[in-house]
Amino acid sequence: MAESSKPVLYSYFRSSCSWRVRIALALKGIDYETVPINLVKDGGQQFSEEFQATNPMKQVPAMKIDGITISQSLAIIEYLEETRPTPRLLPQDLKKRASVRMISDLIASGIQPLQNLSILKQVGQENHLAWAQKVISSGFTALEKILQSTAGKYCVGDEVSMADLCLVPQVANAERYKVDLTPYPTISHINKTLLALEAFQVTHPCRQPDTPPELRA
Ligand SMILES: N[C@@H](CCC(=O)N[C@@H](CS)C(=O)NCC(=O)O)C(=O)O
Repeated sequence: MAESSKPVLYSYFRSSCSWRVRIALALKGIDYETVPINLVKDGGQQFSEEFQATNPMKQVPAMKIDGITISQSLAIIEYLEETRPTPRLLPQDLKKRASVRMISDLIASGIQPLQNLSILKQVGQENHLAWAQKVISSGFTALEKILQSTAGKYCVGDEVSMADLCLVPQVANAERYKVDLTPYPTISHINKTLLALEAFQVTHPCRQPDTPPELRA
């Protein structure tokens, strides 16, 4: 494992949860080192004993920072927010803050875990596309309704927040699993607006240290 005084992010280029954290790091201008954990190579490097010592959940992301190890993307983002508060990713207004957490949780607990790699393996190769489409569409139907009352330019008002860090990677997963996004105009519009921002571009899966050459853009 890498030793450095810089924060270390254990990440996989294609992992939507890792992407959330990469965006937070980019927005806050935090320099860090990436340790790639390939979730498919050699049966999955997340299962190695070495990585399990970092995250017993056998998932990315995990982060070593300030002498501690944190897993769970939202816990990492909240730690970054509390220790490096600028720019803010949780609004000052407590009602808006609750909306940000609601949307983040909707995606991080209500959608992504149901279409995670380990679940898709259980569902089986022949059913995995239909399954992923079903769970993402069901979550997006709820999210589209919620955003109609919380969104401004972004998910909650006009400031980029933790909710946006969850939205863009989840839309990328939806595209990967060929979900029809036509019924979700608010989600699609916010996603497009966010993808124009540098922090979302430099952290994109197609531009990571472990992105294979054929997927680079
Ligand atoms: N709740 C966790 C979920 C982490 C997670 O599901 N990570 C996926 C990649 S996005 C993973 O490592 N999957 C490995 C596997 O399923 O074997 C978080 O937000 O960090």
